[in-house]
Amino acid sequence: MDSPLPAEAAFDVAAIKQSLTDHLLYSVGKDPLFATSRDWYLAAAFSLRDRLISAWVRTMRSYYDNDVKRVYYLSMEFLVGRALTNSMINLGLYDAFREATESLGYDFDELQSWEVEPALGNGGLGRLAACLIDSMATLGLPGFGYGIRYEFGMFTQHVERGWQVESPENWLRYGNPWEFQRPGVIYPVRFGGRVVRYRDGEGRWNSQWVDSEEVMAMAYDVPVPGFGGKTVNNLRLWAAKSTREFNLKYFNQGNYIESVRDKNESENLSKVLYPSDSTARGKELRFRQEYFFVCASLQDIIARFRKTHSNFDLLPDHVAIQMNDTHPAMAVAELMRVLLDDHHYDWERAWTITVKTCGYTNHTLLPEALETWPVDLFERLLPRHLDIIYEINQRFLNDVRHRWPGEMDLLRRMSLVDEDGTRRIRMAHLAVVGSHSVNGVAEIHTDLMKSTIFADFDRFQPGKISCKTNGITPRRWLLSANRPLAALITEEIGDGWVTRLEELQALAPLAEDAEFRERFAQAKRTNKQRLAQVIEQRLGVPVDTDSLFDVMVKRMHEYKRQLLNVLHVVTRYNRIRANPTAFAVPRTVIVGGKAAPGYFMAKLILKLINDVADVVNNDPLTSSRLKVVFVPNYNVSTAELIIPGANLSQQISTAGTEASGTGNMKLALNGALTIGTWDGANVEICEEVGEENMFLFGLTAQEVARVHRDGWDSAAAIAANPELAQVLDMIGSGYFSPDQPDRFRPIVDSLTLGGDHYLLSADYPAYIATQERVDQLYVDADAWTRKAILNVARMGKFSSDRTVAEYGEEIWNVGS
Ligand code: 26V
Repeated sequence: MDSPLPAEAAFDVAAIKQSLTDHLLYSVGKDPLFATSRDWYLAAAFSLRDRLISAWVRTMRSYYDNDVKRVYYLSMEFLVGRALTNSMINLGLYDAFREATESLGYDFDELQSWEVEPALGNGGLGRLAACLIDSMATLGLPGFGYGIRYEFGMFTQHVERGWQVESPENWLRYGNPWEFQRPGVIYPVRFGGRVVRYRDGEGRWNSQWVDSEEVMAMAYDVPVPGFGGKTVNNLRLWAAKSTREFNLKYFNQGNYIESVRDKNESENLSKVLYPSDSTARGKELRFRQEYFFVCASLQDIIARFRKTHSNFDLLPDHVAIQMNDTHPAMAVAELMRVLLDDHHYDWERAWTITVKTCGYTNHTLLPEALETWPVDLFERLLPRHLDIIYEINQRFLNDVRHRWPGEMDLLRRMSLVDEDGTRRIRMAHLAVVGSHSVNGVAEIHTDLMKSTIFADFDRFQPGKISCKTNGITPRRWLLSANRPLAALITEEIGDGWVTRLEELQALAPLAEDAEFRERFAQAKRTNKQRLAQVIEQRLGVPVDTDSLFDVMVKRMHEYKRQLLNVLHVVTRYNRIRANPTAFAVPRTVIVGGKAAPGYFMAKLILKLINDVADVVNNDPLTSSRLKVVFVPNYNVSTAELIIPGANLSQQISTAGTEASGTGNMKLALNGALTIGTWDGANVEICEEVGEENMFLFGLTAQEVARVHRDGWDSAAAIAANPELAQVLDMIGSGYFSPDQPDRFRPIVDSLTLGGDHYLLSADYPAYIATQERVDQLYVDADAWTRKAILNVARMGKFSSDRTVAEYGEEIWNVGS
């Protein structure tokens, strides 16, 4: 290629200032005299974008010139967070931009707060996708994200009279300076119709999918800058567009309104993100969304491959497709369809190519979150794919039968089709069979995958399932979110940790240095003050910045056990009231998280937290030593505010239920001590930081399994613990809900009559005892800070750079 590359925009303060005023005028169209700080935010975004583009173009050209193997990360969710500060930091322009905006008379922090964060994800899975693409760019790996450009992302959460109220988040309302619409990159996606079989010229049977309806997928590209600014990768998000501006049939009948309504209906496809990550109960629109983005992404991937190659046997040498959970699992059937029907490969060859190309990451073991789709939905919307899945299944089960003849029950368990009740396709089985690699996201999670949901598959193909422990990007979660601590660390050990997080080890000896401890504690105080200010502003609750900031932020889910946290709060409340003059370590319990709109229990627990807060915070006997705050609308931006200010990180899921957790990593990296169960990545954090520097408690996953097998008498456990019985009695009888005494009956009943599936009553005594140990340590500020420093120093493993390097070497076969 000999076309010239774009001129580099200058990186000095004067040039940036010029660029800001130029963009304000020419891109935003505002007279500086009347410009608002949002206008200046846009000007800053455009100015920064200019400085991203040349590296972006250079990156894409070098990939093309070197014919590199590309990694495609297919994910229904990318929870990337705000881009402005992150891009500045990654490009090394943060100080220059701050100076430029401030010399123009604008407060940079106010200006950046105008950016509406793209909430294109539910929680852990979407945020992991964002950390991984950041790390791919930082490592210089040719990694491309593919997802959906939802017009409405995750809902905004308000709290009204203690209840969650959802409202749509119209994040595109003021435009999105970070995306480039590509009207020319548009592909048809088909649904419905039927399959016809025919003989080709050589007498071979072929299938064609005909009479389908069409929706178009249009690309929007978002640059993903790596740290250092050399590599800028691409995140391509698909938006649904109707095939025609309006339906000519209706139009010719003079029915103009009908024709436009039709157009609307197909564009609904990418309208909204499904806000539930708890149940996978089939919704047709969700099914369509999954196929829509898989189909468009594969067309794009194949078109790029075919620019330089014609033989599909080479596809696995040039393309790795990673499926983030089963949501993109239709990629297996779609790639088969393309190879078989469009390119006339025979089955065996097509299958070899497909399996070598695809990899699957599992993120949950919870049965209700495992996706299955009714066969009749497939029949109606993707008939050809259903045929292909049946054929995959038949061949697969044949292989199993040859290996283990006569094991009928095994075949039933391993089948891609669940034949109990209405027949359904098991997407996880499709993903496992159609991939060369299957991975879990923490060691314990991977072991459980092998011993439970995929035990038969692990026995059939040992070695296919591996572990790639999750990680988080140190750029967003330390360098950017916690500037006081990041500055202190860099001052002591240099800035190599930003890309080699294991260098934090060098901090360990400083745990014994009194002066360093004081500066470390000062950074924490600064963050706590910032957080306290926001809590006061947003909630009107004054909090004591010397109190222990106890933080639990994550989606509201029964398995995560926010309720266990409440049980502790009420226990503490009772103890203070029973003994008002005894010393109690002051605590501020901070909770944040969204509940799926249809998840009754999660919403009721959220209401309970707020009702308990109302009583505790206003009781003169307790309010100076115990505060409870529920921070509404937990998202990436509030995480960046809350996490640096935490002293204690609550990670208390029932052992065996939390695949990994990544909030646990963010909090520990920011110097919080963890109180947690032997679950997910807590176990590996413990291996790194040492059990003496954490507060782990409760049943192990093995014990949980045994208790579930043998049965758990929760009523007896409650009766045996008078404190717990009292707490439940208060909750159940209206102590916190005098206006409606039976409001929380369902919560208490779930523990007493409902069998206490998540075993709160089993872990309660150990949890309370461990919370007492937390208090004892906090009294000794020096001892606490020592442990906090050791936590930070030993978190190196949990960089997503390490995670991506492992995927690169062991799954994708790409090196950095
Ligand atoms: C499931 C569903 C079900 C259908 C409706 C929409 C929807 C959306 C998302 C999900 C995925 C739930 C799985 C998930 O988010 N897992 C989390 O993944 C994190 C990253 O690996 C991990 O740290 C968390 O422990 C795990 O819960």
